[in-house]
Amino acid sequence: MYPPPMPAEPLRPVTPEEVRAFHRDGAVLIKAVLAPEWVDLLCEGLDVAIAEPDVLSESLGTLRVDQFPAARSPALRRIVDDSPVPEIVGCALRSTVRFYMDQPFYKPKGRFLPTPWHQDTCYYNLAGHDLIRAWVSPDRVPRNVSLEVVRGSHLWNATYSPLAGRDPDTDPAAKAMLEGAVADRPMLGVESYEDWTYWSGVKDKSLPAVPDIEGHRDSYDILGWDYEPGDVLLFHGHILHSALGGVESPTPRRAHASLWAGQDVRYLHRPGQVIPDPVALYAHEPRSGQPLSDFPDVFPVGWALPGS
Ligand SMILES: O=C(O)CCC(=O)C(=O)O
Ligand SMILES: [Fe+2]
Repeated sequence: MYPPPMPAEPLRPVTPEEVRAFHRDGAVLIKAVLAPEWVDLLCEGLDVAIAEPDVLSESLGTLRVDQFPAARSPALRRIVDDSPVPEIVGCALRSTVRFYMDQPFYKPKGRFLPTPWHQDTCYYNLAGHDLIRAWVSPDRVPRNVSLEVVRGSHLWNATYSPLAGRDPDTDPAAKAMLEGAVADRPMLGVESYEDWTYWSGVKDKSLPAVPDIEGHRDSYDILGWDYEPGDVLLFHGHILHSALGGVESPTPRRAHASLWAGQDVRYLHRPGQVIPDPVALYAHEPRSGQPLSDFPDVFPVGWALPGS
């Protein structure tokens, strides 16, 4: 029988203490909630996504990031649509959640370079506080190579400049794009991701630079975890995060991160637009300020808060 039946429920409920930790710290590791069948499916989906880079695939040091893999992989689509992940994120956020987008993060075996400290906020055309990321891996990912966060930085009310993107100071076309987009131009006339090279992100230097956290680790309250397959690492959409490197790893590190939006999240066209919108959104010609619920076909409800 295909698809085989899979356990739709988490192996255990998210606890009130875990919910509190998420809201207080901005991140929490939910231990042992995904059944082995989901870990196997994640492995299958990630291996296909990793074997076939998409047109947006980018390598930052040893870290390869692609965009929207669930749009191409039925296995990853099932993780997003049918696995316990949406329920886990919705319970932690205490909100109905809509699926926004997903990404694979891949470091090949060998010497892992660090993932630099960054905040995801500036990369998405989104505004709002109810944003949560679920990071899952079919691999054991020990503390020294898994994600780290600055505890509480999801509440700093700051949006930092992207690390990626073209530099408007040295690239006149990028500068023109940035200036043209400042007037809240909702779209860039792009029909498909094939046009990515034409309009790929521009660094918005009006935003503050990410602080030098690595250079002053003792000054920050840094949280990290030993991750095991079956765990779900949740972190807030605005938190500062990174991963340590410098480790010789005999195995690759394969991860899938999905981004989920709760009630207060709205579309916000950012001048630099580092990551494109989901392609189906273009047909709607979204305007800044529209709630994501205006686009239910693009951002489906993944889990509804009971009674909402
Ligand atoms: O897996 C990593 O090293 C980075 C992941 C990340 O930045 C994210 O999920 O937003
Ligand atoms: Fe990130």
